[in-house]
Amino acid sequence: MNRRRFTRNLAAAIGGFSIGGRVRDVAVSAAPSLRVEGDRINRHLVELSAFGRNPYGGVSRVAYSEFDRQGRAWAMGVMREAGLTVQVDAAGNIFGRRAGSNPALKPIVFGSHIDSVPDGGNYDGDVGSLSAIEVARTLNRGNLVTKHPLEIVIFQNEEGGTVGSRALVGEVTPADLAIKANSGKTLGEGITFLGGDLEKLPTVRRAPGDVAAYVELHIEQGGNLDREKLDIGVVEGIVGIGQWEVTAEGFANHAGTTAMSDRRDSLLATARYIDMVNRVVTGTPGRQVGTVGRVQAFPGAPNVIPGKVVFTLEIRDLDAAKVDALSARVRAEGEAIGKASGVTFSYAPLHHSRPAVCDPRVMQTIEGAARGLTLTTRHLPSGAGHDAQHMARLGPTGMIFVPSVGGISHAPKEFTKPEDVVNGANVLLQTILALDEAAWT
Ligand code: HGY
Ligand code: MN
Ligand code: MN
Repeated sequence: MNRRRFTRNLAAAIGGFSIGGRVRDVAVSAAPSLRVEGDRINRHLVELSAFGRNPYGGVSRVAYSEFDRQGRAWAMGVMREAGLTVQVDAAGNIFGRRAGSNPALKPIVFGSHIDSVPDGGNYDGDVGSLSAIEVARTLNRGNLVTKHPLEIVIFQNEEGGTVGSRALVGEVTPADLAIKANSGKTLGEGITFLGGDLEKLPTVRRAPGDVAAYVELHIEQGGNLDREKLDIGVVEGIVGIGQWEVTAEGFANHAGTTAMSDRRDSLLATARYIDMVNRVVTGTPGRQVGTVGRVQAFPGAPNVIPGKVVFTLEIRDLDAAKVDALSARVRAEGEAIGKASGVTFSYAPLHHSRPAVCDPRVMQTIEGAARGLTLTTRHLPSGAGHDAQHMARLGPTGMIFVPSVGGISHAPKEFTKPEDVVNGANVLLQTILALDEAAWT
């Protein structure tokens, strides 16, 4: 579907109307000339990067690590300095609250995450989290009290499967709590480590309508904005993700004495499997992606035929049915590869999230805020997963993207120019102010 039609259909779905693909009657900010102090956000980005800094210029601040805990403690300090009332919820998410003038209204929630992938960069999640805090500070400076209460959130363990936001929609199961995160701790151990409370986990659940709006500022993590020299991306929707841990079982044996024809080499079968994933995913038109991102061979010795391999399979698309269909094809072809190689493949689910569409009213509010700042925009989908995709089930949700230089992310070379960070934070500020005025929030 082209972009115009996508927007028009969404507008029709919510009963709005559109002219030339644009929803009309968007609320405007009560303080359109208010601006964040951009230098502070960029300084804070540098300060946060000290927690888990790696030798390549990025960070390894994986969820539930000591660096994660230290970074969170630092961020909570910054939130308190911004006058926010800070609390860690039972799921380990950090919330900084700022009261509104109308207690009958539901909160406008905005923020992101500060955990990273192993050997990640300094911008993924951090830009949205630190800008959200700066927005609160800017409102203080402008002596502005919004009508809605504001909640600035730093979700826990976004990179390990958007765990904190999934808890808010009641989708962290007891089985999930036993899954091992990158830090080596299970999700259950990690939540306790961060100050959450497993017994009270169900109490963090919110119902649809409990959130007036959710907005997340984030780096694009792809190259569209950078390539097209545009300032701001207005996100249309966020991909769904299917993720499994796959175990290939063959037979470990002597690498010198076992003839090639007698082997049940699980690593060789896995190599064929990886190639097959690429073929299946690219074999049909569309923007779907498939990845084998981690492979561990056992026992892992040069002179032993690998008897067992544990690897991950991930498939993403904006259409959940496509993720299901592709994973079914991969499994079927995997079985054939296994049969031919004397190896079995078995699957344990790791992380699954549904795709989400952004709310056209929030999208239009973001677009209006960017235009008010004379910034250029385009609409685009998100190929990365975000906490926003769960929040979209609790209230109207939108995402603001700023350019990633070279489209690089989940790597130490991830970089967003300081001026783009500031642009994004100002769009966030003006979006929050406009949402506060909107008749529908
Ligand atoms: O994996 C993702 O897409 C996200 O950045 N956590
Ligand atoms: Mn992120
Ligand atoms: Mn990420």
